[in-house]
Amino acid sequence: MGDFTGDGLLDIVIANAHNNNVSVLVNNGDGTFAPHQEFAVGSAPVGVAVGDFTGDGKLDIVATNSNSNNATVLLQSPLVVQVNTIHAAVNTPFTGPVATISGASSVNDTIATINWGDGFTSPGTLTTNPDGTLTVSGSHTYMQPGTFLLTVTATEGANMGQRTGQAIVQVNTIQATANVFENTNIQHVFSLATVGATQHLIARQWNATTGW
Ligand SMILES: [Ca+2]
Ligand SMILES: [Ca+2]
Repeated sequence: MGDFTGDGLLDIVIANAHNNNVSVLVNNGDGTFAPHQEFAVGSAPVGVAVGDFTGDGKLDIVATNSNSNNATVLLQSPLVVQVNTIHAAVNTPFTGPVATISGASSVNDTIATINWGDGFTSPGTLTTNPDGTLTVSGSHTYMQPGTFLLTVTATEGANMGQRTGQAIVQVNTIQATANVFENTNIQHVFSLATVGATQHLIARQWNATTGW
């Protein structure tokens, strides 16, 4: 037995000598266990032991194989945080994915924190991808341009590991373009006729728009 999922609940591991594999049954916490998952080992495993062989806080398994006279070590996938390259403009809200977490046992037991690198930290929103990885999304508005170190920290269940990923964020000043055009609908706002002269002063209205 051992807590393979880091939720504080003991799970079960069994050696299946006739099937050349071991089964892991994850504790649901209500007296039941999730459907067993099989992992292939050597020939005729007769014993299993658990321990964290990699020092990442996640329990691993070793099985002794009687027919093949050897042992098989099964390592849990390590927790990995891969931070995306994101682009942000100053004073403009950024919302979207910032990182991908792999090796997390469950979205329910995983927490992500986003340090935006400008003194602000916010919790990340986690969604599960079809391949089992988790996407970390967040929202933030940078108040000044510059280069910032974006840090995403993922934490699994209380007994599990914590990993951090970092990426540089370049926050640019918004490039504004100004277009000035003559409002052709109101060309003649007023005209001043000088008595005795042939010239007319014509004032026109000009409008300006700014594109961000
Ligand atoms: Ca567990
Ligand atoms: Ca481990």
